[in-house]
Amino acid sequence: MASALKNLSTYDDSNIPDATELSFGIVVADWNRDITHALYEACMETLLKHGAKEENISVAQVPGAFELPAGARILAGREKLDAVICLGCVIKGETQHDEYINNAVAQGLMNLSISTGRPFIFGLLTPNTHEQAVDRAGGKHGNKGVEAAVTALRMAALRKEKP
Ligand code: DLZ
Repeated sequence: MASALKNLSTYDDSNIPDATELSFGIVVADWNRDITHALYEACMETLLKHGAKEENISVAQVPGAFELPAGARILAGREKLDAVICLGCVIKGETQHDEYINNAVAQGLMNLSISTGRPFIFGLLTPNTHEQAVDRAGGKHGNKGVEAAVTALRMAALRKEKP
């Protein structure tokens, strides 16, 4: 029997649902902004490439990654959005701050996704070094902003699918 599943991947933005009728929020943390703003550019470009209209994309900046869930909640409370993408970068330092922040963001976004029934996308880089972050923000490992956008496009489209 032929598989009913399509060959889809977040690493590859072919075969992605059209976003003409979808609305998105993007929340960007300004800590490590050389990285997060590069994630944002790639994320926005991917949404537009797949048909999202600029007027249907709301953007908010928050100070640091810890503020991403609250920023996302504020944006989602102001407007009806089909998905909210959160972009940030927490670089490991000498203390455990990164673990507290990363876990809080993951938990916060998961709680929002489950409680609202809308996707809140975890576009947070959690590298050990600045170099690892650069590699993932347009460097040798691509740009995770694209993956975050593809995930949002797929999850937003899933909400609209007829059973
Ligand atoms: C305080 C802090 C530190 C040390 N490192 C980062 C980081 O690497 N990336 C990031 O996005 N934010 C960092 N922050 C700031 C926190 O996310 C938050 O903005 C502050 O603790 C205030 O709540």
